[in-house]
Amino acid sequence: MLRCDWSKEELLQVYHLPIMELLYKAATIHRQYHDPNEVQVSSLLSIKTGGCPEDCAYCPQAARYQTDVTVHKLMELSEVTQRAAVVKASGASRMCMGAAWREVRDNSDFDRVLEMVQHVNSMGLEVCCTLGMLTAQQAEKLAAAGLYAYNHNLDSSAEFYGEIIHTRNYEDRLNTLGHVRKAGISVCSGGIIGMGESVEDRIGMLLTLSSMNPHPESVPVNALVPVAGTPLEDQPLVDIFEMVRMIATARIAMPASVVRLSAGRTRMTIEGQALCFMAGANSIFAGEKLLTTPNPDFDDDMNMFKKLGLKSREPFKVPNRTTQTVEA
Ligand code: SAM
Ligand code: DTB
Ligand code: SF4
Repeated sequence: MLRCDWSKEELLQVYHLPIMELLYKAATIHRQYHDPNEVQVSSLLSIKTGGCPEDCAYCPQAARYQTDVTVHKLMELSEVTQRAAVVKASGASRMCMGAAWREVRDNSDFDRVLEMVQHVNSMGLEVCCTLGMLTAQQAEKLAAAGLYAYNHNLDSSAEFYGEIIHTRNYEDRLNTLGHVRKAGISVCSGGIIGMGESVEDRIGMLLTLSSMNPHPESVPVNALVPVAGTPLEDQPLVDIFEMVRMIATARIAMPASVVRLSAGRTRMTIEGQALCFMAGANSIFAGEKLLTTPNPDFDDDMNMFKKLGLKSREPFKVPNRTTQTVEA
């Protein structure tokens, strides 16, 4: 049963269950709603890199931190469609295009993004964008262009948010998510663990996400990738069992959503990732790069799938209001 009324105590109790109990519970719920051997594969492309005016403490693309990210203006349409063809051939179902913007502006760059969305959608891929804050009108334009999903993370609890980002607030995030939902675009929203937040903060984020009606269709769980030059550069490695607990709790709180084992996989073993899949993760980002940081090699991931008997999900398995299924 899908619930939007979880209490903090209930989710904390779930999070702290003995691991065997937690895995069993999450895996049981997982198979009631999903094929446990199927994993949705997304590919990330940074269409506009670095130079961002925001101050997100984890992010290598914030202009104010000295990182080794090279700033790049918005990509050309032809470059994006070339990349999309490679993504399509790889068997991924979704291409997610990210821009280091605080918010979308109504200018020629946005017009070009709309063209990118149209083209990539017509190639038979689910298109996702993550472009920062949106107005209701911008969300509608993206929907009309054929956008399948929009990623906009809450990152942590409302309380902890103020410690990692000062240039916008939680309410801004929730407003954009509301515009995305209203435009009929699939909602992708999750967060990061390993930033120094407490377990209560992690649960606070899951509470906010699971109180949305409907729940976000996808929930990315990122392990912080500490990048030199950012304020969080010295954060210790996230323990794999923390990741397992977070994924399992997300799975139990939002049974029908796709839970994405997102950033941080380069430092996880196959065994660790298998536990995450057991706990209810059913999506990954594949391809050797996330936005600016490394990700496992595509071939290594496909070998992992083979070893674990996992198969990739086809595009548009779940149709949404804005996109038409295109025959491959
Ligand atoms: N600028 C847009 C925004 O902030 O919504 C879109 C791009 S932003 C890079 C997308 C997401 O990437 C962030 O919300 C954050 O959750 C995640 N992210 C960024 N840097 C990360 C890092 N070092 N480790 C893990 N996740 C990270
Ligand atoms: C999400 O939750 N994780 C992805 C995607 N949504 C946009 C981004 C991870 C970025 C990791 C740091 C980097 O590569 O710049
Ligand atoms: Fe900018 Fe997004 Fe990075 Fe924050 S997370 S600094 S908004 S690119």
